[in-house]
Amino acid sequence: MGTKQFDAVVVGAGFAGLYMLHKLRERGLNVRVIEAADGVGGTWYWSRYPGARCDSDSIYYSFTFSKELYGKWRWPERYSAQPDILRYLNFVADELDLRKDIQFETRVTKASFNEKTKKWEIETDTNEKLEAKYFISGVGCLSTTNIPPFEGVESFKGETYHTGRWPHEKVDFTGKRVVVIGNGSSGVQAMPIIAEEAKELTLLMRTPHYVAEARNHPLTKEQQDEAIANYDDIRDAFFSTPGGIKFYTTGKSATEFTPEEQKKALDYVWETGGLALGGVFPDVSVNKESNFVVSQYVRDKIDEIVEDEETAKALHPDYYINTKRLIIGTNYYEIFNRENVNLVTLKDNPIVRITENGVELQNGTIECDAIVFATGYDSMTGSILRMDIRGRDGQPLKEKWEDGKAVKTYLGLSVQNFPNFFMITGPQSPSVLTNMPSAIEQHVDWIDRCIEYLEENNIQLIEANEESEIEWAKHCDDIADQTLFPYTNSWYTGANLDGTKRSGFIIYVGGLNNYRKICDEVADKNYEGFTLD
Ligand code: N01
Repeated sequence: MGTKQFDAVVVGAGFAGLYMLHKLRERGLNVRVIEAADGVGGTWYWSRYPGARCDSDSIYYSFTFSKELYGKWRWPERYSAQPDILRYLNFVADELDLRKDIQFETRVTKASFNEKTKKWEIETDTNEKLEAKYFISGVGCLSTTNIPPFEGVESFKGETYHTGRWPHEKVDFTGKRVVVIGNGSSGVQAMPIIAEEAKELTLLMRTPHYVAEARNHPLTKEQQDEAIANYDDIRDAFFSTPGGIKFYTTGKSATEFTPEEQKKALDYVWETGGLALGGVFPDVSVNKESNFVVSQYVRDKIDEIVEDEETAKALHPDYYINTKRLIIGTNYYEIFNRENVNLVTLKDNPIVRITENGVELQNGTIECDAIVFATGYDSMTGSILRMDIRGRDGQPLKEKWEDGKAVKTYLGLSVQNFPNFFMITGPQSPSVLTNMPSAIEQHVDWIDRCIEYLEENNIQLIEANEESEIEWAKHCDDIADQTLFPYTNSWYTGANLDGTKRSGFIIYVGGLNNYRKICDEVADKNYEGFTLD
């Protein structure tokens, strides 16, 4: 089989890959998207667990690059359920006629930069070889699933599931004893639904987390029309806000309010629901006093909702709210009032192994018929490193990044020694701390503008300078150090898989609006910090 030639190869057909394909094709480039699944959707193709739903308001969790496209779609609910987001991305693929340039059921196994040809050579698990001037990752931040290496997993005789790789058919838990491991966004969404069906549900909880109420509801025809009429305002949020999305906020520190006023503001965001709880006082992530007010409010809510005092206490989170992703749930704390739901804390009773019949803990075994791993992802770097990317002199990215523990990038977009390789929402960019479509559009637009510049000026290669990477890592750390994020061990700071610390802060926490300015300035100065050749 001969090598197929393209101007650009893009990996992934989620929000990122679809928009990148559209932009570059409009520019006249010959593009191929490689996608492992048999359909578009990215994370929304795989994450089909019960209750899977986005926690950004649907009207923002959309592409806004085209007013016409935006006006053609109506979201049925405030927060979209996974099937609706998948339907939306299929609609986008059809509207823009994207499918013809996407190769499904194919995984990139290796991508190497060839010094002589100045091109990327891409290999796939279908034994194909592709060659392209530009190699672009749109693999997402949370797509390589993490099942912790518990001893004996294979010996379990019941069913096992991971929330991020849920079967396409409905899983029926009726009459079953189900163990759920993990209470992040996925576990919290899945458990209320599983609890309704299962005979018994036991959550094995390592760390209690803060969960705000979603308050999802159907969108009326008037609300849908209003969103479309407000397109300019929604688009503006992509550019002007730290998270690429607008929320209610008091605009002032909690310290400027009396306790009664604080409570009134908190009650308002609790009742209206969603991520606004994390920004009701804009300094929640930087000021310990403000943070305490919001954290304590959630602990008090848990005490109000959960009837058993001991269980309520066990559910109290004790880290600074916002320093791990704020979880948005529906009737999550309420499940602990059900007869068929048990909470087991792992802090003093860790998992020893998985056996034929269940999960063995230090203090005894919990027998079950099914285990749901809601244990998250090899986040931020896992999916990029899995592709075996090799830069100049065959240097593996895995080696340069020390297996994800010492990430080095410029702007989270580009890596020294890996010319013409771009990452959409890569590590050290704002990514998961924003509304993802906002971050994706900003990165894709930047990459597209960069490629336009290279093509128009007959430039073969663009490559980040080593000093730019050092300065960018320092900048990411300096900003994070001004916040409460570094106080908490999370997948933002630590390598979530084995608990060892990463060497720096993995996400740019300075806000998408500020980040956008920095990226635009770099481009305005003809790609300052890069070497062009
Ligand atoms: O994964 P997580 P997730 N033993 O990493 C536990 C996005 N998302 O899939 O906290 C026992 O958050 C782990 O415990 P601990 C969103 O960005 C969005 O839920 O590390 N437990 C934790 O409880 C989100 O942040 C949406 O102590 C173990 C859980 O597993 C991100 O995806 C929906 C363990 C993992 O939580 C990831 O969310 C879903 C072990 N060895 C996801 N290892 C929406 O838009 C891990 N855990 C709503």
